[in-house]
Amino acid sequence: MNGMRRGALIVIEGVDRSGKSTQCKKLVDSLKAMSVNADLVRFPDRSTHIGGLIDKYLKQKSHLCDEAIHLMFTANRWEKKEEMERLLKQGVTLVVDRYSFSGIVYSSIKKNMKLHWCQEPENGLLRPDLVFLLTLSENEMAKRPNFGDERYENTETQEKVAKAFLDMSREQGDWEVVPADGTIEDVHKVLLERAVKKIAEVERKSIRN
Ligand code: NYM
Ligand code: MG
Repeated sequence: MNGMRRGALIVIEGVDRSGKSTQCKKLVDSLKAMSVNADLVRFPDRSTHIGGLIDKYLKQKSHLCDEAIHLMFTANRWEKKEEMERLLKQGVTLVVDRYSFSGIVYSSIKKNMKLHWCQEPENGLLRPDLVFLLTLSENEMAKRPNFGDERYENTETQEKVAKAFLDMSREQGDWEVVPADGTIEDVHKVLLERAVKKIAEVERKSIRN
């Protein structure tokens, strides 16, 4: 890396409407304002060919079996891997709106979809340096019922998703569970402080697979 500092790979996960996208944008903006080179990445990336198929599936305009759509979401991450690695090596910190953990959680809560089977194709993707899991209390979840019309956007699924994310957070290092009931600014402050620390901590370390 001849003296080059690499960027950090920071992922934000959580149920739908937990404020992930808002927090990702704010984090990138604040980092940039501090002269940290940063960029936003989001999954699914609906702009690619595979992303277009995912978009159709989510909008209920197509049917795919659970295994096939799972592998599409994963492929959508694989097709971005080289570009993400290049940016990290160039010193760009990537703030990622959903990643493998969404992939594993949203699929493995389905009937007959085994957790291990869902995890396997994610192996070998870039490993995040830090994962924020935004959590909502039941009370707050009930206050945010304005789901759209996409698949998975219903209370029953979201409750299962929330529980599966929490189970997953207990088994992983490098995860920060952040209660997201508070104001946008309060949550942002926590994320920014942790992110800045992590960026300094990993800048001389190699990128992980
Ligand atoms: N989703 C997202 C999955 O089912 N698997 C994945 O791998 C990813 C990245 O897509 N309800 C689901 C979760 C969301 C939906 O994401 C669309 P978003 O962030 O709402 O656009
Ligand atoms: Mg959504």
